[in-house]
Amino acid sequence: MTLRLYTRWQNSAGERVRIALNLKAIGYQYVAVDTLGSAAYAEINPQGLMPALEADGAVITQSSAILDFLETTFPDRPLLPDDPVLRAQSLAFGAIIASEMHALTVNRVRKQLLSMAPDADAARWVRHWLGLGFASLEALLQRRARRFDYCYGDTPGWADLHLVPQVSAARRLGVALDPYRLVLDIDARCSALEAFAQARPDAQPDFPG
Ligand SMILES: N[C@@H](CCC(=O)N[C@@H](CS)C(=O)NCC(=O)O)C(=O)O
Repeated sequence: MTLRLYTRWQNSAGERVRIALNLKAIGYQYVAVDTLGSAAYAEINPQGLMPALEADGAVITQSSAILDFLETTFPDRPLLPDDPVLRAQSLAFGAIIASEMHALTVNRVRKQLLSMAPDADAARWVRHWLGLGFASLEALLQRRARRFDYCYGDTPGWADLHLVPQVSAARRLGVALDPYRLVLDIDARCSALEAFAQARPDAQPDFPG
């Protein structure tokens, strides 16, 4: 299968997909969206958001749908545990990040907030939503039936590949992460792995540095 991932170096939803592709050892072509121009990219993804995955010509948008497609199409090296409870807990952990933390703090939301309320404290907005989110993630990790090396298993998977890009984004946005010890431990363990290191913004071909 020919896979083409439309992304850019700094694209935390795209980084989730890059990590998944690396964990599953699936080869893909990296397409830097900035080289296409917005009109050309809108032909691929009418939402204009990154990432999008083209699989043998079919386009899939939204990182959660892309991850589900990869998990179904390439079942080797699974991202989700077999155990139905751990599987559901992994999905819930990812949903907190994708649907609540990232969705409320992403650049276009901050810009819209400031365009509608120029005096708004966007940094406080970000701290509020990310703080609530990380506190929930830390509590969920504390309540696990067993202390795994990673979020929900002894190998990294669905929950971890959501966590690591969100931790980097929080650091970039100046959110204090010291209270979230389990989050930080798992982030450090994942970040030492090649699959995560190769997905980082500064390892991408269009990284400007
Ligand atoms: N829910 C989407 C979020 C995608 C998203 O917001 N991507 C951001 C970067 S992380 C983006 O494309 N921003 C470009 C823009 O807003 O123009 C997903 O999970 O794929």
